[in-house]
Amino acid sequence: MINPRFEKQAFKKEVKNNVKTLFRKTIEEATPQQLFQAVSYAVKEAIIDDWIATQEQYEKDDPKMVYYMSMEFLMGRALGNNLINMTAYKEVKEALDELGIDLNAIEDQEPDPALGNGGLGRLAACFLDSLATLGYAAYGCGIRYRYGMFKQKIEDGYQVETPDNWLKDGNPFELKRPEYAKEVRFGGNIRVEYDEHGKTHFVQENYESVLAVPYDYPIVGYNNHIVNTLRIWDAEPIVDFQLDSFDRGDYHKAVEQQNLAKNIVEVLYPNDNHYAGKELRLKQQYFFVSASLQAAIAKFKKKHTDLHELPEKITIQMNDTHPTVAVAELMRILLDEENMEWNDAWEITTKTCAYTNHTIMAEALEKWPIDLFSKLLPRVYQIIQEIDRRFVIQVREMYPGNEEKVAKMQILRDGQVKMAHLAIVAGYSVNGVARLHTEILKKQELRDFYEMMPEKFNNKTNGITQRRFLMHGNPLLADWVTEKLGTKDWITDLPKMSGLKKWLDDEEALKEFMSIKYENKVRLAKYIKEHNGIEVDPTSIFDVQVKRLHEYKRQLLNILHVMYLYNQIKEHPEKSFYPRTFIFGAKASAGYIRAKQIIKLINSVADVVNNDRSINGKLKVVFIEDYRVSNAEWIFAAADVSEQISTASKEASGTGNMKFMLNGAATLGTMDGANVEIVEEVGADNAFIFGLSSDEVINYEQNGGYDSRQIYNSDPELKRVVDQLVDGTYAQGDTEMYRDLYNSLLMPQGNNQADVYFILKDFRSYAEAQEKVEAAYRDKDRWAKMVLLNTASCGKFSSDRTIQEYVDDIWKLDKETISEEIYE
Ligand code: B1H
Repeated sequence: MINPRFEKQAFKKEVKNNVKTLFRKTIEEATPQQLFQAVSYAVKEAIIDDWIATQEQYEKDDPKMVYYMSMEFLMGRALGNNLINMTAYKEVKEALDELGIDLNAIEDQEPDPALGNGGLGRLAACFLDSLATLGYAAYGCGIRYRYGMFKQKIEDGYQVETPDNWLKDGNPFELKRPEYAKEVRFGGNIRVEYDEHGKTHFVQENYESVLAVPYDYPIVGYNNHIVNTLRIWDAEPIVDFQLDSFDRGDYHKAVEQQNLAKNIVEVLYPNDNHYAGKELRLKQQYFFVSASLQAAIAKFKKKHTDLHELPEKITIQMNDTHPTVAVAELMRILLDEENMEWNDAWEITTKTCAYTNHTIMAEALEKWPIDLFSKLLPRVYQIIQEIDRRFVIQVREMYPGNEEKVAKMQILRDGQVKMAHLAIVAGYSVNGVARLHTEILKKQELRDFYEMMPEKFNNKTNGITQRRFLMHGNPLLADWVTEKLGTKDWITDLPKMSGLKKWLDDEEALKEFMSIKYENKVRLAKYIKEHNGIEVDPTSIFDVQVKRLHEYKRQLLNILHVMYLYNQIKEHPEKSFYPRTFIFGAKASAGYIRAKQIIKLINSVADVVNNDRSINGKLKVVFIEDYRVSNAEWIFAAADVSEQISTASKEASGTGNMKFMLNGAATLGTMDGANVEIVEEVGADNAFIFGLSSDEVINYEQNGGYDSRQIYNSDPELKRVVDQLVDGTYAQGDTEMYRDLYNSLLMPQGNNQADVYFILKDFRSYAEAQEKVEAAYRDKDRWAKMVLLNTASCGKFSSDRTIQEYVDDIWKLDKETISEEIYE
């Protein structure tokens, strides 16, 4: 049944009215941005009813809730997604058509809330979607960064970062909740007091503080009236900037608080898989964790008097170590504010907090210098000291005389606070994000912890939401799937996609499937033409690598291979070569010089190759500017080949790999992260696997690396490509521009190793796999079957499955439904 608010006449009236009251305009006079606002407010009206109903239902049922704590939520645009989940997309599109408004153009007015870097932040967003859709009570807790991920411009082939002022026109979907504001304190010193019963109290003095003010975003479940909340915190100064504070000599204090508040939420750190160690980052972490916990405890206490019951009603999932200070902050609240004893507080905390590890990259490990940490969070630090002291006793009990164990496992060691150790010691669950990743954690990175507390460790292979990445991103395919399956069940039950297998031998169906792919390639080609001015041929193979730029993800391997192909085409013009378009999209962290050189190299190769008329357009290279959630949806829909080529063992899971698969692309990848499970689902014949295994990589690493010179000297075609980095071919004669990249492949780096990501080692195997891709694509029939089989086999990779596993194994949440009476 359609929500009466989306009934055409009513909805049109509402939009007209909104344009009038918000902007004093008519539909005809309003700008596209104003129309976006007016439409969004009309949609919000409908959402709010369900939002209120959901909160009332939760109030009544008092279900256990998960607080998903994350520094990042890479939400993407809300309007289209909300319409889809309210099952009102088509009705609203038609209603707007009648007003002469194009919904797609309106959607395009919405800034992408880019409050995240890459996979980790997008996973959090997919999880919220699945939690609401499955009917679980959940809060996302994070920061309302004033500036999200920077916008990327490409100038002269180089990445240029510009600020993302995503809130400049206001955000129609957010709701400021000043009534839930909380104070968060930093610095100062701790005074010890004794009360009349001789009990010790710890009082923080001379601190600075800010007011954390929450903004709530609705998270709409699919077709179930459930609306959960993403609560992100803004910071405001506590003392108003009043004139009389000047008189009282508090002027400086007022200014300081103003600055502190402004700075804390100013900007998202644009590092993916990299720890920067900045004090401001730690402030951000404590800021949102403290505010979220205070709010959670206050909410709990509205219904319950006994805090021992806390673990039955709430669970806290820490998205990587970034919010791990939650462990100590919860202890602080229980000890200092609720006057509990240590053992009780510890028992509650360790039944409430759980930790997800997302990476084994050493440079991502958070280790805060103790002096920085203890100055900023003096009381929290004392608590961590006590946690550490007690943990060391345990280790010694279990491994008498083994001080090496203590050294390896201690939380406070080498002048650092090791956040992962804290998270594991205090968490009741520790999970990796794909089977291989979890095994590596158990056997290598976290081996000592696994041996001491094996019961905590578990795997939760990542997933993605098909509502955004098929229904919204690829409506043609979504409708086709529904038609072929004869049901929409797949929207909330992705394994149903396997029903498509019955069409694998149906020529007509395969043709339809491939013509949808073609339409999507035309759509992307148009986007590329508009944004890059490059003409690409939609009948060519669209070979795509979109993800953050990082050496371990090996965009360099990909572009070196393009250089190799270009040499081949030039040298053997007579050889047949299936036309290819290599599409890249990637942001590099602003300070990551080598990553930025790789972007420049990709663009330089694009320049040379795209402008060489002698190759008849057989090869095109495109770098899509400002890769983000909104254009990603189109890119996945248009891809033939999904490049998942990380050095085996380095990519914890990957989630882009799943989005490509869902949209009918074939994986070209290493046996890394979730690729392993993708291949398992689709079959090795329907993917292109190459390169070292993770065991081989780890083995080399443990034995001092490998000799890249040997490969360079024994493979003349590869040598030529590598030499082209420094012979000016792609640098207008400049031999120094890519010298560092050249050196990274051949010259000893730290630990006396060159090519630490095994690019030259894997090159031949990659090139061979690429040949197989080409051969497979030439056989239209075989290709169509293969990619349809990919779509049909993606059932496991829904975040609905992932969330259900978290619920069953870790969170133990109660399933909620909204009853009709709630609306009465
Ligand atoms: C992932 C990060 C990450 N893992 C530190 N780790 C950050 C680490 O700002 N920082 O300090 C930011 C991000 N991101 C990704 O998580 C993995 O690389 C992917 O393989 C995985 O799919 C994704 C979700 O689990």
